[in-house]
Formats: sequence, structure tokens, C-alpha cells
Amino acid sequence: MTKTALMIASALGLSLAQTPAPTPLTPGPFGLPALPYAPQALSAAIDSTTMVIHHDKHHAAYVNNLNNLALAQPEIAKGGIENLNRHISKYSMAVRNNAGGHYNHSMFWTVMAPAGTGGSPSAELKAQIDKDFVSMDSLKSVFNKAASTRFGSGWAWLVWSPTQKKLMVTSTPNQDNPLMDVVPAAEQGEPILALDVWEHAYYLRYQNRRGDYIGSWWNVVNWNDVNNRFTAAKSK
Ligand code: MN3
Repeated sequence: MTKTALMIASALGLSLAQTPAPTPLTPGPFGLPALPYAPQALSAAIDSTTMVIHHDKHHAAYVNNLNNLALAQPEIAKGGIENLNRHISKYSMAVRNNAGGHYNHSMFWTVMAPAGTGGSPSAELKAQIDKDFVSMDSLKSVFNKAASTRFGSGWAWLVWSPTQKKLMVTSTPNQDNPLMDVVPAAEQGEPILALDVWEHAYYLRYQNRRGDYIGSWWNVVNWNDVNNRFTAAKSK
């Protein structure tokens, strides 16, 4: 967008925030996955502009940073992004933040789907939720509390613990996640559902009302994907 175009758009009252140019991608071993739906498809919970900026700017930056880090440390690209997160204690804070950012966002896009298309928890997952949380309502209440009380920036998670053989709700600061070997051992496991509670994930529509964002977000959970993740996690 040229300066003249910006002035014209501004004079016409157009919001340029609607169409940010995507961040150019740095070539390298890590790639930015496309959103699996149109950016406006989650409007029951998240507005289109937030989705575009979040994916094309924030997630792209984590991928680009990781590709730049891989120039000096090619070994970070060897075992895949999940494996890198599992052994993150061996690496710098820069690798930790960007490897977490890439893994977390890649998961976040797929555990969401347009309202009404995400299916429902499988019988297997429902039974485990009832066993570990009594009911779906109480799971949501525990999860919502973890998401709303995470101070500053971070994530809320539903995690299968292969060692404890149960589902757990946790939250992590910054771009940490339950795969990481720097997270307390009792909170490590296989993430099956993730919620980004950084302000960049919700501020345009919700401003300070994180609780409203969390409440709406349940309308766009992709249970079909969560079910698959649960089945895969249990086989680990
Ligand atoms: Mn984010």
C-alpha cells in the first residue's frame, strides 16, 4: 500500500487494518500452514481481521524466526516440530519461544472449525471427560478458569497424560506448551485442545473481556480434530 493510497483510504474512512499484507516468508525448513478455513469462518467467536493478523503476521513471525535460527542451528529442524518441543530444554530461549509459537498456533488453527461443523466429543473422549472431570460442563468450567486466570500472555490446554492415564487441564505462560520438558513434570503430556489467550488473539472484538472470548470460543471447537488427537495421544 503506497502512502497516497493510505491517504485516500483514510479520507474515505476505510479501515486499512482489514487488509494487512502478509509477512513475507523466510525460506527454510519450517513452513506456515494455511488456515484450514476462510478467515471469516470463525466469526461466531473470532473476527476475520484478528484471524488474518494472527495467522499472517504473528504465526508467520514465529516460522520466520525459527527458519533464521535454523541457519545457525540446523539440528533444530531434524526431528520435526513436535520432537523439538519435547527436548526444548537443550535450546535457547529464542528457540523455545519460536518453536512453541509455531507448534501452538499450528495446533490452534486445527482445533477450531466454523460453528456447527466441529462435531462433538467421541464416546471414548466423552467417557474419559466424565471420568476425570465428572461432566463436560465441569471440564469447561475448569478450563475456563485456567484460561481466564493465566496472568499476561499464554495458553490453556486439555492434555492427555500418558504417565497418569488421565486428562488434565493446564495453562502455560508465553509460548510454552505441555510437550516441553521445561514444564513441571506433572503438567507434561499430549495436548489435545489449545486456547490462545494472548491479547492479540481477541483484543479487536473483546478488548479486556477475555472471559467473553473464552465463552464464545467453545462455539468453534473442532471436536472432530480433538477426538483424533485424543486417539493418537492414547497410543503414545
Ligand atoms: Mn497467538
